[in-house]
Amino acid sequence: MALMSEEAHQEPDAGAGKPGPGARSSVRAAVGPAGGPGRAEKTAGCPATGADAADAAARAAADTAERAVADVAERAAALEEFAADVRQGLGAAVLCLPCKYLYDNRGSELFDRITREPEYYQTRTELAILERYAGDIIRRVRPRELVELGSGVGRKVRLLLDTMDDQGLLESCTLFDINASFLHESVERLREAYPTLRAAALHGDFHTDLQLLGPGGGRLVLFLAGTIGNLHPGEVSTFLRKVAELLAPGDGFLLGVDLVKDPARLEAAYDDAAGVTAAFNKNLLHRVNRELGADFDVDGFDHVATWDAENAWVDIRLRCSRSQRVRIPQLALELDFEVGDDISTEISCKFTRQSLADRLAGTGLRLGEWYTDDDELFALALLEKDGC
Ligand code: SAH
Ligand code: AVI
Repeated sequence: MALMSEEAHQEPDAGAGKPGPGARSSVRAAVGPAGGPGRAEKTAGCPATGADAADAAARAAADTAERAVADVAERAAALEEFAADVRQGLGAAVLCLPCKYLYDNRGSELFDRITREPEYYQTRTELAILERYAGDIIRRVRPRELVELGSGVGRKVRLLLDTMDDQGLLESCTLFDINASFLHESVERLREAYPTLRAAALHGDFHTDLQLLGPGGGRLVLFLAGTIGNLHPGEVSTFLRKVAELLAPGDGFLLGVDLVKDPARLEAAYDDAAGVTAAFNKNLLHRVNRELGADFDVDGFDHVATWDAENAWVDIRLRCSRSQRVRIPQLALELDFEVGDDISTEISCKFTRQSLADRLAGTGLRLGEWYTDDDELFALALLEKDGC
């Protein structure tokens, strides 16, 4: 699954090159939401004749039809991939479902609500660190392009865009996420808020589609929220190596990591009193019901979040509390669940400065700056390409 909208991956000098502040608004006009540089330049420069207008309308209709066909094909492929992953996960000895499937529209909305729950200190702490250190980060990297992987609602990126603007560096920003509607909405909102910004959406899976971002140069890649902690240990090195390939010498990778702390505080963050995290977790079974026609009795599963000290992660599961036979017709599968049976849905790994440095070994990235809050709850690590 990988669908690029707008020109997320441009040749270095495509469009209007690297203009000074005065030229920026025309760059924006040339690559606005309506289409690529050529089309927008024509609209801006030459009034359309009747024939031109008819041609343009026909082209626009053909584009829309082509996009609709691509969307249908993409949705079908995504459903097929979901079915295959559910079959594999629920057919395994230890039942599991990949956490990327937590983020359908309902799940993404629930995650956004989690970030405002009092127990979930991560988002407000990371925002405070960003507010404090954005100036330093941007001064060090001097990026002309921001890329956020797993961008969600795209709120945090704005702090860095504002700082880039203050330092006369605001040029382009690409948001990358697996949830297409949140992605496109976030990019639209960025375009409204930053009319001179070249904003692009890249819909894909950061495990498999990162190469679509193309080569770096003047780039700062963001991976915030502690999402790195949701990757399994076996996936982390490969992911980091792929990120290193997106960077040119002098580029930066700003990585948000949640830090090891009091287990009670961690467990509360993943089991808030209002039950939003429980709803977020259970939505995964609702999704299997909705998209694959399964009949999970979702209320017969409990949300369980426990600190695993050995692995330094919060282990998140759904535990059967009412025995049930589940049919998944689209997979021709029937499963019997007994009370106490678990489905593993997510891990959220916590780090120390040292454990992160250890993880970086052999990935092509090295730890530069380390920014944290006064209580050392969360950290932003500014990583650089190794050997530069
Ligand atoms: N960066 C935002 C959102 C973090 S939530 C913030 O700081 O609040 C994690 C985000 O990663 C979600 O938006 C989710 O849709 C996205 N995501 C999860 N797995 C993904 C994958 N495999 N590929 C791309 N995006 C993914
Ligand atoms: C996106 N990610 C960093 C969240 C976390 O804290 O691990 C996902 C989450 N899962 C439950 N609550 C939040």
